Amino acid sequence: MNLNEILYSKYGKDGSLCTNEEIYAALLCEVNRLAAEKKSPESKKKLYYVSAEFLIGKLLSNNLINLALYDDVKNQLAEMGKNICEIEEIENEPSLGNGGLGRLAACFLDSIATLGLNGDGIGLNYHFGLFRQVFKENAQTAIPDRWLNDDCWLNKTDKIYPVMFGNVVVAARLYEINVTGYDSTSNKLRLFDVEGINENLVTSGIDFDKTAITQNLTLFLYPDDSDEDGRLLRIYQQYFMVSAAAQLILDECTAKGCNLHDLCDYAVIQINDTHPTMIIPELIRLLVQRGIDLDEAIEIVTRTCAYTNHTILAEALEKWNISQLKKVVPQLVPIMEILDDKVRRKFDEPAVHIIDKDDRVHMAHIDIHYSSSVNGVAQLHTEILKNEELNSFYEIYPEKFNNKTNGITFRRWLMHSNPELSAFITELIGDGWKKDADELEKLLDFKDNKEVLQKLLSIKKEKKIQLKNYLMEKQSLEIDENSIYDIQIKRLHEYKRQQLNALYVIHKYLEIKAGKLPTTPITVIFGAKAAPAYIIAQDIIHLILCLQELIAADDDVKPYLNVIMVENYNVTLAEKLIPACDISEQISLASKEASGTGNMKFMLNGAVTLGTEDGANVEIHQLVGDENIYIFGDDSETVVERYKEKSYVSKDYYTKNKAIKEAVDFIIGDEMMKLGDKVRLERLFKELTGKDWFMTFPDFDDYVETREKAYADYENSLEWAEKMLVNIAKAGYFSSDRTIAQYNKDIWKL
Ligand code: 26V
Repeated sequence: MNLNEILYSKYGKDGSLCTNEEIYAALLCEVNRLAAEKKSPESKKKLYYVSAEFLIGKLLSNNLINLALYDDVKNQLAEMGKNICEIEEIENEPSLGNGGLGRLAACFLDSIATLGLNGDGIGLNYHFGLFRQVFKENAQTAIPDRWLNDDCWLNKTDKIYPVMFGNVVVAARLYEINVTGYDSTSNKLRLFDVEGINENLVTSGIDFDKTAITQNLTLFLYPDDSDEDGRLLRIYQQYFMVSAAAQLILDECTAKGCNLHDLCDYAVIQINDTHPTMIIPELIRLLVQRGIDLDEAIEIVTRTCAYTNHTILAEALEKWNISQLKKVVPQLVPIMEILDDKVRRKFDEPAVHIIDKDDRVHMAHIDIHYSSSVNGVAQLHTEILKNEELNSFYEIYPEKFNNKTNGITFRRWLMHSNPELSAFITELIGDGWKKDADELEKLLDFKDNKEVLQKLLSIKKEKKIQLKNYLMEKQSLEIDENSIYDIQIKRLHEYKRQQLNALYVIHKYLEIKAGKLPTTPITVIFGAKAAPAYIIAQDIIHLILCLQELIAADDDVKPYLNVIMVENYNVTLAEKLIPACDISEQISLASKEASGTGNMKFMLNGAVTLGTEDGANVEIHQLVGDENIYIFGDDSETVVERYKEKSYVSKDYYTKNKAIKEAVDFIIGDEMMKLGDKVRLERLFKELTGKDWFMTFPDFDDYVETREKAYADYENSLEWAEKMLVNIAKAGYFSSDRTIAQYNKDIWKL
């Protein structure tokens, strides 16, 4: 690529005279063209990965890397006196996801294309995304995150499908984003949008008219569903997505010669959690409409669909009332009733029925009965599904259940986010690891090599300084590069237990006040968005922000402990935070985190995990061994048992454990009350002492002790570097290339 030539022909001036915006726009145009020219994989059978979320992150650098143009463009820019990072800054991050589920889908698209598999993503084009988080008076506020502009990667197509809501028709227009594989073929992310979308419906903050469904369906991801209009809107959105998807899939298959009886030879549909579940009854409806007998249509769809479960949290397992479904998708209700009826004829056990006694439709139950594969996302998670949560289903369909431990793309999470470490790894073991991540194990040969270990430490330091500068520039946050960076970044949820981390911070604050000083200063970094209607999650953010303010103003404590919460945590921030991290906080209540994928990204970048035996932490532990991870807390069996017995009383721990009592009392103590909101702090105090549903207190002592052990070990830098090296070397297993190869071998068979 000759960038100067491109810029000259576009703007009539030399690159050095162009603005960053002009350069970005020209690069986008050129890279988009090159990506579109890439060959698409061809095969009779094609994968459709249907998901409400695709948290793809910025695409410029990712595409440049995958097209093998990154270094060239970077050098050409440097010759013009430009830094590629400044050009990257121009791009808006697409706001098309919420958390791990959406980011996983994005990593999968990268690996599917990289492995040369024929597979597209299908989802929705949310104009305002999830929401943009802004902190005001130590609390989260939400505003629209408008990411779309003229210079974005979305390509408009002329395909439009009608989506019927009873008698109301809404037109679904297809947009596409090219997905380039690393040194490979390219696929597409296909996003449907409402033709008559009206952005002006949004009034203040993220409020909008939830009933204007011909104009609002693709405004926001997960609009607030605390009222009935909001809940109905979720169903409208889901059906909009899957009806358009089903029509697209059938069109493409018939164009390839499929006679619909043989649909499963042409398509496999991976249903990403329950949001796309209605694609099952919708496909059945469309097949019947096209002349196929109902029973056969059900068979065909069952053979074509596969379902991934991403959570065991009851509140996240979607159930819609028949009455709601009748309002939104009346044409699907008779089909759902038939699907339920077929189940009831075979199985008496109410636990496996689709429609329960309160007339609620359990979406996951549709998926399990009428898909050919049901997978969990980490070993422990799949075992819990089989033996606990979905045990009744497992007894019926043992052959359907399988595990696919999550993975991450090393292109974005190492090559792009940490070019310094990538280059060093390549210097040591060659660049075979970029295509075969298992080759990272070769790094183990350098375990005792002091020079290598020193270099790892110096790269970490460099990334810490980069993060320090970035946070100062973007968010006016000050951190000390000579401190330990201890980071917890993930959606805010009580089961993930940011509150446990905050209690540790209070504990440490009190210790420092009492004169017990840490050897190396500690920087505790949080990043998290909380669902706007999730009150306790908002309260936890409030607590953290108040602690941040309190400590920053305390000259006794400030030199030793710093707490910051980054604003609007997203993929772009994750790319800066993860490479700089020393200690990766993965402290969910055992059994509750299905997998986690941040844990894998941190490990790959040489952070050491401080975590519970939960999700993929279990597999990280198995791979790196006891020496190279800090595990604490009750295991999942203990936790599951405690829930069954209903034996946990948080008050008992609060009254008996002095350290817990001191930390928890601090939440409503004078210092905090002066800074914070009385209602929020008292509500949080009450929640912890009266309920603590996610059992932070039983793990508290072990957490504190284990965290102290990690900090103490950090003092021996060479030994610490050895742990870093082992973590990097063992991270190969968590490449999403491995995960996708397994999906293809066991489920998709492309
Ligand atoms: C459910 C709901 C229901 C209420 C409306 C908003 C909403 C949004 C998302 C969900 C599904 C949550 C499932 C989820 O995100 N699971 C995460 O999936 C990751 C990828 O497999 C995994 O690493 C995380 O452990 C898991 O929490």
